[in-house]
Amino acid sequence: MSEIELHKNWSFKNSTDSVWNAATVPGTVHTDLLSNGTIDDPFYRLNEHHLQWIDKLDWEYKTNFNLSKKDLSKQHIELDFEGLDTYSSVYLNDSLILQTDNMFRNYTAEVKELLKVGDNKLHIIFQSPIKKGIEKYDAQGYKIPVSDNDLSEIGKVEDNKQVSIYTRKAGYHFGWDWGPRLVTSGIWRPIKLRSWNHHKIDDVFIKQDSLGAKANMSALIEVTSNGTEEHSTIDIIVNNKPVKTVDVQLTTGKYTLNIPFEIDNPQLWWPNGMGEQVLYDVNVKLTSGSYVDSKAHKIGLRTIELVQEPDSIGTSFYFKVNGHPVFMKGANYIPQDIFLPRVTKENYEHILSSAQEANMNMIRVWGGGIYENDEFYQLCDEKGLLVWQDFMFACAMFPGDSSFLDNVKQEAIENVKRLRNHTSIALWCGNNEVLSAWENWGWKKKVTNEQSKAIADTIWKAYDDIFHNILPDVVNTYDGSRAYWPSSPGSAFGKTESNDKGDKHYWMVWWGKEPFDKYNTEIPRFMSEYGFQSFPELSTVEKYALPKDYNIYSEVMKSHQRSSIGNGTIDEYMLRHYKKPKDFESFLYVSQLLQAHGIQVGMEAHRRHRDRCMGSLYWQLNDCWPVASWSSIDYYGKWKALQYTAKKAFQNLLISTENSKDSIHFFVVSDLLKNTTANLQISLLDFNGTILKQWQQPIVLEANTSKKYYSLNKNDILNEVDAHNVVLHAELISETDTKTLSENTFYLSPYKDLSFPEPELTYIIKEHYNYFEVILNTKKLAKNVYLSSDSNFNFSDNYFDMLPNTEKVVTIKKTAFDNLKSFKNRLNIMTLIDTYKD
Ligand code: BMA
Repeated sequence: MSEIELHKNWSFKNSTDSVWNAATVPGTVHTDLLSNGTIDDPFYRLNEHHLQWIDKLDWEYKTNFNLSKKDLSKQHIELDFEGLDTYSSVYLNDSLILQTDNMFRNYTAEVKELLKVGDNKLHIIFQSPIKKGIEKYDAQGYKIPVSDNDLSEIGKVEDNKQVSIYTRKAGYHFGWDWGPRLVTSGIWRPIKLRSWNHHKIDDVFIKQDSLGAKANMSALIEVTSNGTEEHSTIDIIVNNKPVKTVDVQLTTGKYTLNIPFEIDNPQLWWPNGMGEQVLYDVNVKLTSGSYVDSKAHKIGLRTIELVQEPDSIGTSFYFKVNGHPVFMKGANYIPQDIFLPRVTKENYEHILSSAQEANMNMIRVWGGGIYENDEFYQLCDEKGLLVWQDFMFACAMFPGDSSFLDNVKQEAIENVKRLRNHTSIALWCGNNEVLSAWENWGWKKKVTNEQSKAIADTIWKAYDDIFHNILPDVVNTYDGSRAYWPSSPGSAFGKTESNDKGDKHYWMVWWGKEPFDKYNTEIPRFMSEYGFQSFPELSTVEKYALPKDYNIYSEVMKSHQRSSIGNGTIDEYMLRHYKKPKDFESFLYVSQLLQAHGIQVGMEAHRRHRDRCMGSLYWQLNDCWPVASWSSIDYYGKWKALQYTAKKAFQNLLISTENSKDSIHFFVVSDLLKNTTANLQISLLDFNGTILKQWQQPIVLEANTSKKYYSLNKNDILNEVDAHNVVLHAELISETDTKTLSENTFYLSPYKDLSFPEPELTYIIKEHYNYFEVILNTKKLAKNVYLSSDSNFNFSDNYFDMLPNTEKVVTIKKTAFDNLKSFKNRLNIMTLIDTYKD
């Protein structure tokens, strides 16, 4: 088999134009217009609003490619389109070979007959997804509810028609409450020309049938063959060693072979933080005479179950991996750019390494984006990040006509088959918040009242068909090893949002303006979403706004804040916890502290209550453009305060407190699989460093448990002490080598009421071969030490508290042009108290 990628010589134009311009494939119309200088950066200031004409036009792409006689000598030649966005007609040498209507699908066409020696022409016409959407919308005859995330008003669509649901295309392209509205078209994934003789392996599924002293496996191999006289052989090769050879007689046609094999002495794959991520190279080779085709996958051996069993609370909802219940620590992931082909290998590596470093073990691929690239899942396999995989449906009801349903079914089959070999996939979930919207946000009632009961039934029937029939059938047939969960949040029975069973999205903090403290009592069985917004740091804001825009209520800043209640809500919560920051930059920084503080309350509460709740996935890990949002990492990869806080709150050993009326209770959460002994030491110190009181207790930390190990009476703590001037510092100290295993600090008054001293913070910088070291020393308490430089790299720690008379070493990678002097000049260090002063 040979394969060439057709990524060269592309040009594009809109259908009414006659001039062709250079295009990049894979790419999008918007990014091509940008690189040709036709439009300005869509993310800059208000540009997005002036670019809404692009999605109303049809666009054409064409290329020429040369083939030799030898190229054409193969028996079969096919074109493989890995991703076309979205309504396209594909012409090869002026013959129509394909029409597409789903960006999530992979399309192939057998093209040998149409190809010729010499020059060949490929021409793709993309119809406007908005025009197509309006046609379908108008033909529908009734109104299907869609959330306000479809920003048809910004899109300047006629009569504000929300047309997103008619097109199988990433929902967030039409806008979201953290994203721009930029509805792309284009060749977003590679096009390949593939040729072969005799036979071709179309797909290999490496299935783990059972795991014990041996791993019993099957290779399900889909083959297309021309039929051969002689015998063919299939070899299964594991880590370069043949483990099975089978003779087969290939006949003409497409079929599946099932070859069982074994792996001796299996080494298990573990989620991040629990052990190694051992991956076996499994290569399947099909040989007929001198003709060979092969496909390889990297496979981890592990068991995974979603345990839903009746218990004293209701019904459990947790994952068991290799027989152990695992608390899922993680975040929700959205696509990393509104223009998908711009996301590089390095971007994937950075975001997923950041998740791994922050001690996460689960990522939820949310249903308003895309089924991610293979690279994404490979990295998750390697880094021990389990994936909660939504199908791509979010916050809307959907059409239910047979062509839509067939399209969805095909999309599901292709994506389940593409992703099922990835060890990281833990769960298939039907949709994001569609069930909630229908049952709890009033959509069912609204449709019944405003249209009719019959229309409501029709809309529900489409839901039932997709999420209770088509998708679970596909998961069962093509995977069969992971659970299917119809909707997040929800249970299969239409009852949602309960704390006793299923997963929950808790948004009363933020949307309901409830205090962060509510996270301590609203504890579900699995928290798959909760979140709070913050602003990105100044160096990110500088990339989309001018100094004259530096006010969160300016047009430009408001346009980069898409939550209808965003700015007001941040303002309101900020004043509950912090003093009003003196200026714009201080405001950005405090907004991050606020977010980190709030979500820390949630992360710790969920973990302390692991007897009830077995997952904490905050909303959201990353951004798709520079914006104020719930993310913990901004569009440029900068860690916000929340990302550093998550790293601490998700450590395997966590000390956390719970307040009752009279006492503070000290819990230790251990995600370790073995008991450990340690000393718990709690110190009460004032901001100048005087230790006022100290308590100690040797404890045995129970494996995979959260337990209260110590309680202090509030009167005892505060007797003769000023609560505005003290901090409790709790440490777990190893019995063997007196190393600190974990630590945490607790303040006894709201931050805004604390009387911070001038910290008397000093630092020196040391230059190393490829990084700088900043050695900080403080005499008095330094709250939320924030280091900034205009580097693209992140500091090893940031936004941290330094106790009085302590030293802290922070590192940052060097860029190619850095030297000590330039770094010194760019480094800026501030603490919370600097946001108070004029
Ligand atoms: C959630 C998500 C998104 C949204 C977020 C913030 O529930 O599923 O739809 O962006 O809330 O509002």
